[in-house]
Amino acid sequence: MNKKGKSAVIFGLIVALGLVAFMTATIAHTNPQGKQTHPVGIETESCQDAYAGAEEQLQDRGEVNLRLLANIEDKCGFEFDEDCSIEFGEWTQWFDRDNPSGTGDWETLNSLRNENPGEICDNPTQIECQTLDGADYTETGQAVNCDIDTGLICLNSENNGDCEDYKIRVFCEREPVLVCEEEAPQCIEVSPRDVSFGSCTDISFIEETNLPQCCGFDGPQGGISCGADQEWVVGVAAFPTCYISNS
Ligand SMILES: [Ca+2]
Ligand SMILES: [Ca+2]
Repeated sequence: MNKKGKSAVIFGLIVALGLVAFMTATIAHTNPQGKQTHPVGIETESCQDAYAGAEEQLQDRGEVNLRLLANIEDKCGFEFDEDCSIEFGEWTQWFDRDNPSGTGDWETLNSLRNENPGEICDNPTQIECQTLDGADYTETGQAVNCDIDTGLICLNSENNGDCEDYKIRVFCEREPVLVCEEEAPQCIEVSPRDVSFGSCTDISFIEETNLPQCCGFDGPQGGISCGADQEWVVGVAAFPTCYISNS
């Protein structure tokens, strides 16, 4: 090989090495720890993913970016609320229709659907199979079929004639809904006399004295009018608390 040829080979090698280094750097940049990241912004595909992304952002940065908030409204049809959680389905009850006395334990979805009309959706997305005392089927050491299409089958012939008694449940997805737990109103009781003395303006005083006026979500209760300029505030720990301003 002449000098020119050698140079060409060396040049080719340098270019190849450079490419490899560049690609490695690019991959590392996209996914530094091999961690799965939630897509942020308008690229997010489902309501569920968008909501999970927002919860992650809130935890990491203390706020959620506007594009993601808009995306949640668009995909979910409701707004993000850090005090609520998103539910996109539910587990059925546990089913145990069979005992392993015959050929084995047959907890098939077909039989369960026939015997419990309307209780098991057509396309469940997850299944759990356990023994009656709550051990996962994988912990029993038995040869058990547990899958989302069939349900569970344990054949005695495959398990020394001695299948355990199993139960199963499946997860059925539905349209995502926002579930917010409403705190029960904390009742703070104040007498008319205390109201006229202005105790309603001082929440800590009301809490300490526990006087006979009850403030609920619907307004003051117990026959006391708080007056025209009453105000409702959501107090500490999201308990609705009634007080009168400027009284
Ligand atoms: Ca049984
Ligand atoms: Ca069973």
